[in-house]
Amino acid sequence: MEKIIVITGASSGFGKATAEMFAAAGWNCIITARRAALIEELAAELMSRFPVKVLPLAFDVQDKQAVFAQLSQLPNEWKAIDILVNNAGLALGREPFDVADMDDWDTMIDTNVKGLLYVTRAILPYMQSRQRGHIINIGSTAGVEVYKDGNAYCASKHAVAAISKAMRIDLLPSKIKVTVVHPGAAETEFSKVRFKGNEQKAAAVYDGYQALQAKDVADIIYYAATLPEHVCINELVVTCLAQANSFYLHK
Ligand code: NDP
Ligand code: 8X3
Repeated sequence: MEKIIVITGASSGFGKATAEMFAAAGWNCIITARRAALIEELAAELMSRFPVKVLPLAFDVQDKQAVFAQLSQLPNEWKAIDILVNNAGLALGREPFDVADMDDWDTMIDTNVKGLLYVTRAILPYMQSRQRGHIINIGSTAGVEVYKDGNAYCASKHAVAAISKAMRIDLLPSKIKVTVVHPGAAETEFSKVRFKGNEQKAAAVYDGYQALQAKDVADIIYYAATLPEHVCINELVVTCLAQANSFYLHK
């Protein structure tokens, strides 16, 4: 039977690698991000390489109306959604609490927390009508421990951890699995975004050790998604060999 996965934040990093992995395994994919050209290119590429359908949908997860406009009236062939990967997210800045940019705080909370809530509510009715589904939220080691100058980003990822627990409880009667994956440092566009295009500062984050790569996280998402029906990984923390947690990174 054909399977369908929805992946937010698929224009780059974990989301893109996850789309590549699931498409290669024969899954039809709904891929979303703001950069329309990138997800349209990825959709065309995946459909040319694999016998799957890929639907690119460009919207900002912060925009509640856009989320529901794009996701709540999906064509019939896309409604039997098996998996939602809530991956779209970002960090902006790494400054002490008293000087951090408050607009950055708003963007992180609106994207990482409210965006995840909106997308999930838009997708849930498809899963509830079938009494099955799996929601995989991308948290972070920043959602497990709070580190210096991480303030609002850490708070947003702690919220993802809490929301995942809440969803798991409330969605038990709907037979929907909820998994939260907490990766440590991974080499994607993440640090370029966090340091607002400062390539040197971004590259320095990954100097001197072998960080996680996007495919490593995609492999874990695929593993969690393909376990037997009665088995659910609730929470999973993954770091590279050089990292113990948010505080200890051996370079
Ligand atoms: P990338 O920057 O490579 O990818 C982030 C993705 O999120 C992009 O596709 C981006 O697409 C999308 N996105 C960001 N903001 C929005 C928005 N407002 N609306 C829609 N899509 C959005 O980073 P990663 O792949 O590393 O990050 C993916 C997730 O993993 C994030 O939630 C991040 O917090 C988390 N994470 C990352 C870690 C790391 O070290 N890399 C470690 C732990 C967690 P576009 O810009 O086109 O909208
Ligand atoms: C991304 C990893 O350590 O920058 O969530 O918070 S970290």
